[in-house]
Amino acid sequence: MKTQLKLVAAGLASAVLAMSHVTAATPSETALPTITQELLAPPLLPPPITRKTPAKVVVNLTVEEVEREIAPGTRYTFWTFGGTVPGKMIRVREGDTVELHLLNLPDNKLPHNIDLHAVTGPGGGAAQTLIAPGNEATFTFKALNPGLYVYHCATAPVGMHVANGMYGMILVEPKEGMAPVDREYYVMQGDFYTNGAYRAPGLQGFDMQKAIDEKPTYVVFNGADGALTGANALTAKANEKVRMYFGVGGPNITSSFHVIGAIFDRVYTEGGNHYQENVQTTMVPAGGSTIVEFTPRVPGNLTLVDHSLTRAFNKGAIGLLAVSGPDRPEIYSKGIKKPLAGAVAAAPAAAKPAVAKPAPVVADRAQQLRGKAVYDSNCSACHQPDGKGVAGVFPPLANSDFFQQRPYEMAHIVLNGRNGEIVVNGEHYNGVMPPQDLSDDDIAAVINYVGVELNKGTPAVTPAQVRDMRKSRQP
Ligand code: HEC
Ligand SMILES: [Cu+2]
Repeated sequence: MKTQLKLVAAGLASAVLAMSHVTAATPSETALPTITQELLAPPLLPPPITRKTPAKVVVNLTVEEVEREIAPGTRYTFWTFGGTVPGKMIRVREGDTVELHLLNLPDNKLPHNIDLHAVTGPGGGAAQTLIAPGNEATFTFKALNPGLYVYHCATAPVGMHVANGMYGMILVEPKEGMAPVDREYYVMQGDFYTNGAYRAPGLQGFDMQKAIDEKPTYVVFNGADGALTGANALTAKANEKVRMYFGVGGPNITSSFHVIGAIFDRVYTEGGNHYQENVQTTMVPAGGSTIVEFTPRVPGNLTLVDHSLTRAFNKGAIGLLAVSGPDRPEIYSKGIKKPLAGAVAAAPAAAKPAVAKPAPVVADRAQQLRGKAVYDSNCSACHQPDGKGVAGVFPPLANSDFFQQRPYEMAHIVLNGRNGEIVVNGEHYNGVMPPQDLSDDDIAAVINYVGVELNKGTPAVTPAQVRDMRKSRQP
């Protein structure tokens, strides 16, 4: 701890030293036109650069320590560049001089700094910008190399500052500019380590041991489970050229970045100059980036994932790109399903006697939101985002007569799984639903969400009742 404080003190001293050099600009630099960088919240980013000559770009980046949701109903204290995770994207042109102002707000609790991978020079600006709360550091560098670069806080313990959300990207456009596209998006993956389990409710603290063991509780896009799903989904029209600036803040977990339902026409591997064509999945290291380009041709949801799939389906690394446009059956047909010749649907098993139905329960708005989030990430893959299921494979949860007849018992199914013959809305199913590894709160929330939103019913189960069901199933 003492050494750490000494390091901070030394860093502060060097920051003060560095600041005194700021005014020493060369004559040619003074002649440069000055532009103030526009900073937008991700997934947006500053527009393409149309300038053909260098400029001095002034970037005012504010470090903000903010408490907000990491998952529906779960809060976390993020440390951010510009109030967002990832930090606001910086966009300059090769040969520009960047005058970076880092402001550490007086209400913050810790010293912070910035190391930009686009900088040529030791530490990438870390020493020059190390400041305590209530200070501003200024530091100038020339963007010599084009590319897409990660920036991050480099204050000890560095892994912890990055794990709390302190990363973003700076795009240095090549002198000749970039080919125009129809849509650009800015997405970064990061791993988070909380004391509680995935989606445990309430305010969660940082778990250093989990971080050291590289066992993240969350792996998410843009700083939260659900940051790019539901109402926050990215959008595009069919036949639009989409370019995504994708990076991994880490601190630890690399990404097997994939978009389900799309093929990357071009991947600028590792954020560099050269591109590979026709790629399905691209590997992005922690502290690294990629630029992917693709053109959706048919309507529907494309799903962004880390193809290390339990991160996607059990830790949050899922995003959606909602594509609108006319159907194109010659590219993507609806398909036909029919039973094999000779296969006969077996008779439905008799419904088990109902569990004693308890008194009516109430579900508040927060529980419904939580239920929707649980549904989107745990149920929609099989029962479909709209709850209509897949005929003959996954039964519907929306307007399901089976569900409506005994909503309370459905919590048993989620808790324990189900298999064997089942008839829903007159259709036969004979599949396996695995038990869902969810908390009592999540199970109650998702059942009530399905009951209220997808079946126009009333809330049927409380977390305490789920807890009792769980107890009674254990010997
Ligand atoms: C891996 C795929 C899968 C996932 C994920 C899944 N289910 Fe199921 N679910 C099934 C299958 C298959 C059945 C039918 C089982 C059978 O044939 O007995 C089923 C049946 C059901 C039923 C009873 C039938 C009906 O349509 O009303 C309910 C209720 C249900 N699931 C709820 C959920 C909820 C809530 C979640 C999310 C927490 C979920 N399921 C996640 C596959 C899945
Ligand atoms: Cu920091």
